[in-house]
This record gives sequence, C-alpha cells and structure tokens, in this order.
Amino acid sequence: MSVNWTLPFDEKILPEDKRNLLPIGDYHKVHKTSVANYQQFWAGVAQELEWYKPWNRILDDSNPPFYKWFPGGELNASQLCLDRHYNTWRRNKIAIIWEGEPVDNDGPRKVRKLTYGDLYHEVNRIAHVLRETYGIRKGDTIGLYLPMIPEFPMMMLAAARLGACFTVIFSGFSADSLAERLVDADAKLLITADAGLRRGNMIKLKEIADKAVENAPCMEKIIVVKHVGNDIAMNHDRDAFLHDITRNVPHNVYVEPEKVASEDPLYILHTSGTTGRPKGQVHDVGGYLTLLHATMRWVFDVKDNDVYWCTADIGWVTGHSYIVFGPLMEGVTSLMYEGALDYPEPDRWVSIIERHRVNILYTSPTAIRSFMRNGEDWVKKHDTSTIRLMHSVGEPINPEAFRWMLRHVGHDKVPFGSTWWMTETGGILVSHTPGLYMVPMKPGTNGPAIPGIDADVVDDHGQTQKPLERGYLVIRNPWPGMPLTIHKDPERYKDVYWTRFPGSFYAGDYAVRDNDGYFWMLGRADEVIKVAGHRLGTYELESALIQHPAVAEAAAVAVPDEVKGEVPVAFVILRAGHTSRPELEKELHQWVRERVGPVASLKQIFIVSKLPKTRSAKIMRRVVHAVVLGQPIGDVTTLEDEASVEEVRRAYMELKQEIGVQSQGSA
Ligand code: 6R9
Repeated sequence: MSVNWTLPFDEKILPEDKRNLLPIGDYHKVHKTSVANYQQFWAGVAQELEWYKPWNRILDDSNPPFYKWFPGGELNASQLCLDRHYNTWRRNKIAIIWEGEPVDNDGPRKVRKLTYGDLYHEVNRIAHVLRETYGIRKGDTIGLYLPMIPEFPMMMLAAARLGACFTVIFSGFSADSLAERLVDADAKLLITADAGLRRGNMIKLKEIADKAVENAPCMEKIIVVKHVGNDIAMNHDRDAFLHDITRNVPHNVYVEPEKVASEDPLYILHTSGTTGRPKGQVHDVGGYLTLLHATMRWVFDVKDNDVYWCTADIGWVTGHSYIVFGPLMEGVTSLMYEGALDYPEPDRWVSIIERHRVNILYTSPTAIRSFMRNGEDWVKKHDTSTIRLMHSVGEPINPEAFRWMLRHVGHDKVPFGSTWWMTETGGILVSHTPGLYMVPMKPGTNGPAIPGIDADVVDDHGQTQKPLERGYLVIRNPWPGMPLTIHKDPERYKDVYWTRFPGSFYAGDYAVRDNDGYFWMLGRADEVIKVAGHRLGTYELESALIQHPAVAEAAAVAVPDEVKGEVPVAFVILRAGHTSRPELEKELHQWVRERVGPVASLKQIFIVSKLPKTRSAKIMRRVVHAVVLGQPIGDVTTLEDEASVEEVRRAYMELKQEIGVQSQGSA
C-alpha cells in the first residue's frame, strides 16, 4: 500500500500534560547516547526483570545475523508474568477483565474478572496437566487455535512455564492454513475451543481443527476448551475437554517454572509473504521480554491504577506482545474483549471504555476509520473522559482519522501515537514514548525511534536518505526482541532481512523522515497486503486460487479501501475449456475463503486472458498493482506482452465503473 494523503510534516500538537515534554533536539541527543552504547543501554533495562541466573555476555554477535541476547542468563516468562505478582499485593489485583460478545447490547453481559492470583492458580493447574498427562516438556511445541477467551493467555503462560514453545494460529484461518502452520512448527498437541463468536456468528473451531489434523500427522492430541457449548464430535482416543482433564487437579498445585535460557524459543508465529510458505518467526525469551518491559513503560506509561485495553486479537503479534506478555509482566489490569468493536451496535467499544473506565487504549487505524464512519454521535453517548493515552498500530494512520480520534476520544488533550513494528521485531521500535519523554505529536507520524534503536531511511544503495525523500526503513543495530531465525529456514532469514542492506535489518517498508527526524511509514515496499492491519501474503491467495481446477494462473494485489486501508483483489486466467461466468466467480470466492480462511476474503476476482509477465514467464505483480492504483507502471523492459497491461486495466476499469471500486494515485 502506498499512503495517498498529504503528510502534515510541520503540524505540531502538544498533549495537555506536559510533564515529560522534551524539545525534539534534546530527544535526539538522549537517543544518540542510548544508541552509541546500545548494548549497555539494553542491559540496564534487562536488569529490571528477574533472572534466575545473570547473563555472562550482553550480546553474542559472533554469528550474524543470528544474534543472541543475554546468553548464559536464565529466566521464565510465566514466572515474570505471574509468580512475581503473586508474591506481592498484586495477588488480588485484577489481571484480566474479560468481556464476551453479547447478543444484545442492553442484555446481560458476560464479564469475567481474573485476579493475578486466579491466573496464577489456573496456569499452574493447566501446566500440571500438560506435563503429567500430556508429557509436555522443554523442546515440545503446542499449537493454539483459540477465540479471544481468558484460556488463551493461560495456555501461552502454561506452555512458557514448562519451557515449551507454542505457536498461535489466528482463528480466522482455515483448516488448510492451520494444518500448514502446525506441520511447519512440528506441534504435537493442539489446544482449541468448541467454537468462537464473532458478530453473532459461531465459528466452529473444533470442526476446523478436526479437518486440519487430518493433514497434520505430527498432531497427537487435542484439548478443547468448552466456550460456546455447541455440539461437537470428540474422538476419545485423541480429544479431551479442558474442564475434564483439570477437574481433579488441586486448586493450589504448583508447577515450578522451568529455568530457560534467555535465547531459548518462547514461540513461533508465522507471517506471510509474496513467495514461499509462511515464515515461522522464532522469538526468544530474554530479549523479547526486555523489549516488552521497556515499551510497556515508555510507550504506554502503565501505572498500577490503570485499566489498559489493547483491541487486537491474540492471534496476531500485537496480542502476543501487548495483551499477554507485556501487560501481565508489568502487573497491569488489562481488558480483553471477545468480539467485534462495533457489534451489536456501533458504540460497543465506547460502552466498554465507559463501563470499565479504560485509561489506555491501543487500537488500529481500521477500527478508528470505522468508528469515524459511524459518526461521533455514537461516541458522545458515552463517557470517555477516563482515557489518558492512546496509540494505534498495524498500518499507517491517515491524518483525518488521527484528528478525529484525538478530538472525540482523546478530547484534544491526550498523547496519541502510531507505533511502528512488525511480527519480526517482537515489539514497538518506532514510536512516541510519552512514559519517558514526550515530543510534539503530528497527525499520522510514527515519531522518532525509541531509545536504543538505530532506525534509518536509506536509498537503493543503503545510504541515508535525505529528509523528506522516500526510502526504505532499516534497523541498523541488533535489538532485544529480534527473531532468532525463521523456523527450519535460517538461510531464508538471512536472505529476506539481512542481505539487501548488509549489516542492517531490512523491514520491507517505505518510509520518509521529516526535518525533525520523525519517521512516517508509508506502507510495504513488497506486495504484502495489510487488510484491516492484518498481514496477508499474496502467496497464500494465489496458491489457493491455482489449486482450483478452473484456474491456470493468478495474481493477487491490494486496492485501497476507505475503512480497511487496503483489500485484496485477484486477476485470474482460466484453464482451457473454462469460461467466465458469475457462478464460477462465486465459487472461487468461496474456494479462497475455505482454503485460507475468512480473513482472506477477496474483494473482487477479475477474469482475464493475459497477465503481465517477464520473458521468463514470471507474473509481474508490481505491474498489475500499478495498473489498479492508476500509477505509472515503471520499467517494463522485461515485459513480454504489453497488451496484457491493457487487458488488466480494461478489466479493472469496467468493474470499477460498475461497482465503484476506488482507485487512487499516491503521494
Ligand atoms: C505489529 C504489526 C507489520 C507491518 C509493517 C508495516 C505495517 C505496522 C504500523 C505500520 C505504519 C504503523 N505497520 N504498524 N505501518 N504505521 N504504526 O502490525 O505486525 O502484522 O507483522 O505487520 O505493518 O507495513 O511492516 P505485522
């Protein structure tokens, strides 16, 4: 996606509370010092965690890019998130306020409140069963395919307690996508639920899991959380309900946290790209938790009396870091909502803010744009005066959405930022840090890099780009929270991130820096699509399409969408003997949803007879993308048949007129 709005480089806004205010020039000085000694700097942060054994080196950089943070150190994520609070007054503090999706906004609401003590006991009981009944140990991997219920974080913490690795698959993915990820991660146990709820619909997770397991021979057992209570098939040799297997486990059972090495894997989370299978990003324990600890304080400024709400789904990295490990490690009261923010009425989310007196809100541009579209009258029905800080994440935020949110929810006075990071980075790297220093806000900027992070915008040759010139975002120093590798594919890890600009991490984003040194991320430089902030690879869409017997070739690209930022469309060439007809298009839509999951709904399928290709017959997705964006198609010397470009354009324009798809140029 490329940003197609004007960037207000010079517009400065200050929050009402100016306690931590620092002129930007002074921020850069402080930042420079932190980066010059980044290893010592991060070691200072890591020291604030509790370690069983201190590290003997801050960073092992002997085999780049396979960096290891705090080698020799030992700790446990579950201990840091639970035991550390359990042994203090926080035992009786609420850790999670969970609200279920309602059927009726005015009807009784399902709310569960779990204290740190409750969470500690539940996680110990689950860890006990996982170890004693299922034999889960360090070295094993557990798959998690769950709706947004409190058992989700419990399972992650139970796995971490045993030193086992887990891999989460978003509940909007299909059986095929689930199977592919489980096999890649070598998971032997799958934890799922009977079903999840979304906009009043039931997503039958156990049914999908049953199908997935047929294609995942590594999978031995399934544990099912009973959530909705729908009828499900149970294979008694393989499946068991969580409430059955934990029934006789004493309330106060204690499972000693496994002392894991700092550089042991905590989880694998897959991200999609344009080629090849999803990449399993492997995150460590010590570095990852260090970055989360820092960012929870600097970016979210969490205090003991706050109610913090991150509206993401735990199925994506934002939920891993900023619903589970970050907030729990800091002992925060964190809100977790099961359903859609605008269901059953558009004011669902503001009603949650009001009723639970939310202080800190972390949400997405897509959510904000849909709030905006519904109008501020829905917001005015509720008291949002408790909000004292907000951030967004997942995609660039347009200045209009920023201003709307700041006005109507932030009452034009709270700090509000757009935190840039990715699955690979583990946590936030470029953002305002109001908990540490506040520099002026600008509508839509990501702000400067956080302390300890040397981010840069470079040209094609890796040279620092001039201010206000577009370039590529790179991170120049290793940072805690970086991936250990891509699971089972270290070469690919090197190739994708560390080869283009040797010595630096290539993020794959376009960016500019303004004269104040603020970053403005402009969207992906590759063809990764971000639908409502969710990362979707063209690879998955295209490979699903070409599995259909009528499809010969397919190219998926993103088109701009007013609410979701961008949405995928596909251009398809049919096999000989097949002709374009409405039923076939419908079937292809359904086919993709079934193979990739509801997360991958194509907005449109265009049947064409040619696609732009290179002379070596590779589809030039870049050209297709430029055509639908109405941009110049750039260098086409390798293009085999120019008529194909016209054909794509014609197919797109015809439909655009018919249904009014937007096509925009870019800034
Ligand atoms: C956390 C997350 C990563 C990609 C990233 C970039 C985009 C994320 C952004 C942003 C502009 C922000 N992105 N946050 N772009 N401003 N505040 O989203 O991880 O799903 O891996 O996506 O998202 O393009 O490269 P992930």
